Amino acid sequence: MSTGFKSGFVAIVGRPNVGKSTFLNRVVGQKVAIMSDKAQTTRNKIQGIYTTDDSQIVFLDTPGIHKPQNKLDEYMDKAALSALKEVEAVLFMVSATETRGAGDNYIIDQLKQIEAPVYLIINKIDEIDPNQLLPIMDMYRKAYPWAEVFPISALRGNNVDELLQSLVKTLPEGPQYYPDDQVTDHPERFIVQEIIREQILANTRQEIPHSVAVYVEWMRPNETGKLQIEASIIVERNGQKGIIVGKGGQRLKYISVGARREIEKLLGTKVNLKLWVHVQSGWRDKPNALNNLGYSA
Ligand code: GDP
Ligand code: MG
Ligand code: K
Repeated sequence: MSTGFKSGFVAIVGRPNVGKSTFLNRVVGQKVAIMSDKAQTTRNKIQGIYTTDDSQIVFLDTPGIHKPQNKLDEYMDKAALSALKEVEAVLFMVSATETRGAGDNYIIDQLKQIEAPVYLIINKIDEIDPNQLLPIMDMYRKAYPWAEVFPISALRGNNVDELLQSLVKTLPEGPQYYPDDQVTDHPERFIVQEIIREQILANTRQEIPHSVAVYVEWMRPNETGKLQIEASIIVERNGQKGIIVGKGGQRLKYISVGARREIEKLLGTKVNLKLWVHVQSGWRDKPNALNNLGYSA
C-alpha cells in the first residue's frame, strides 16, 4: 500500500567555503556543523536530517572532491564518488561571489558519472547585484545538464524552502529513516557529550558514573566567534546533583573548565561552555528518555 511518504539521501558537494555547512544548519534549524572561514573545517561526513509530516531528506555533507595530488587524494575522491552513486540527488553548491574555477570544473567533470539528478545551487546571492545572477547561471548552464538551478542565500534563507520542496518532489516513496526529533548523527556532538561525561567522572568519586547522562542542547558560534555549547547533565537524585555541583558550584566549575579545554583541543576552536544540572528520576528506565539522550537501547 502506498503511504505517500517520501524519503531519500541527498549529498552536498562543492568547494570549501561556498556555504554547505551554513545551508545544512539552516535546513535542520540548529547549528550542528562547525562553520568557519577556514577551509576544510568539515572533517566528517555530516548528516543533517530534515523531516516533515510526509517526507524526510537525509543530507550528507561529503568531505569534498579535489583534483588528486597523491594516492590518498585519489582514494578519497573514489570514496566520495561512490558515496554519490548511492544518493537520490546531489546538490552541487557554488558561491555567486566567486567565478567558476578549475576546482569547480573538476567536480563537474566527476559528476558526469552520476545518474541521480544533480542540482546547481548558487549560494550567497545576498552578496551580489541581482543583475549579475543571469550571467552566472548562463555560465554554469553550459557546463552540465542540471536537473534544476536554484539561486539561494543559505545565510538569509532566500529560496531555501522552494529548494526543499523541489527535492521532496524528486524523492521516491520510502520509509522514515530517523525519528522526527533527530537532526543529525553528527559525531562531534556525541564526542562533546562523552568529553563532559569523562570530566564528571574524573571530578567525582562517588556513585555518579552509571546514573549520569549528558545532552548537548545546542552548539553554535556566538558573536565573539567562539563556539557556544550549552549542555545538560541529567542525574537521578538530588544528592547526585549536589555532588556534581559541589560547594559553591566549585566542582561544576572544574568539570566545565576541564571539558572546555578538551573540546577546544578536539575541535581546534575557542569554546564557551555552559552546563546545567537537572534531576530526572528514573531516566535510565525510559526508552524515550534514552533516545533523546543519544543512547540507543
Ligand atoms: P562550507 O565550507 O561550504 O561548509 O562553508 P560554510 O558554511 O562554513 O561557510 C563559509 C562562509 O561563508 C561562512 O563565513 C558563512 O557565514 C558564509 N556564508 C555561507 N552562506 C552564505 C550566504 O548565503 N551569504 C553570505 N553572505 N555568506 C554566506
Ligand atoms: Mg563545511
Ligand atoms: K545526473
